[in-house]
Amino acid sequence: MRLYHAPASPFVRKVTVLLHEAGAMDRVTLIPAAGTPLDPGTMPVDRNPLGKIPALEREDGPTLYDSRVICRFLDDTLQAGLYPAAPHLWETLVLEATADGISDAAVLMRYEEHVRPKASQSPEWLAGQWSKIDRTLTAVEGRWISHLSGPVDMGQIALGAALGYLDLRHSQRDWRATRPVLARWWGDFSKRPSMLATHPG
Ligand SMILES: N[C@@H](CCC(=O)N[C@@H](CS)C(=O)NCC(=O)O)C(=O)O
Repeated sequence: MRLYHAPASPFVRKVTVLLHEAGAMDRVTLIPAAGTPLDPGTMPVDRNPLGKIPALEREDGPTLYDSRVICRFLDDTLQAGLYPAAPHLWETLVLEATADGISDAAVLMRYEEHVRPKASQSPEWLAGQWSKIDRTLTAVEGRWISHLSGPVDMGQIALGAALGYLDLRHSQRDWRATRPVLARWWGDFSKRPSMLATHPG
């Protein structure tokens, strides 16, 4: 399989962490891709018309895209066990969607600050995206800690990818200051071999 890839992308990192957790990195060839909404560059637009990564070219079927689709496919194919059976599945999927929402807002902020021309940047829009992240981190600290101390799953991996991206691109915002428990969890989780092997720095 061929995975269109950029090491800084939190969505790509979800996929590569899954592959490391499953001991299956040798099942994919990484194809570098780069682009933005202003310039698709080398994004695989012929494979994913949205011009986004990750995208996974399979041996025996059409290319898959969107990290949630790819992760479900790989988990099933590799029997990785990162999505539990229902009813626990619903918790895992909601945490994965919550974490992906943090990554979405954080990536949009990055585009606003570094891709959109200075004259059309909006401080209010940036503040609005950060308030989504801020609210969501507070909700995670408030209600997800017991799930985070359970067996590793795709919800935790997606959250790790999101927090890693905040450290990479938005470290000046210091989300840890008011979330000591989540900060402790991330301190431990970030040391997993799969997280260390996919560190974007
Ligand atoms: N919902 C998608 C989001 C993927 C995404 O936004 N990827 C970014 C890289 S971090 C991208 O490809 N951006 C290029 C663009 O938006 O044009 C997923 O989960 O895979």
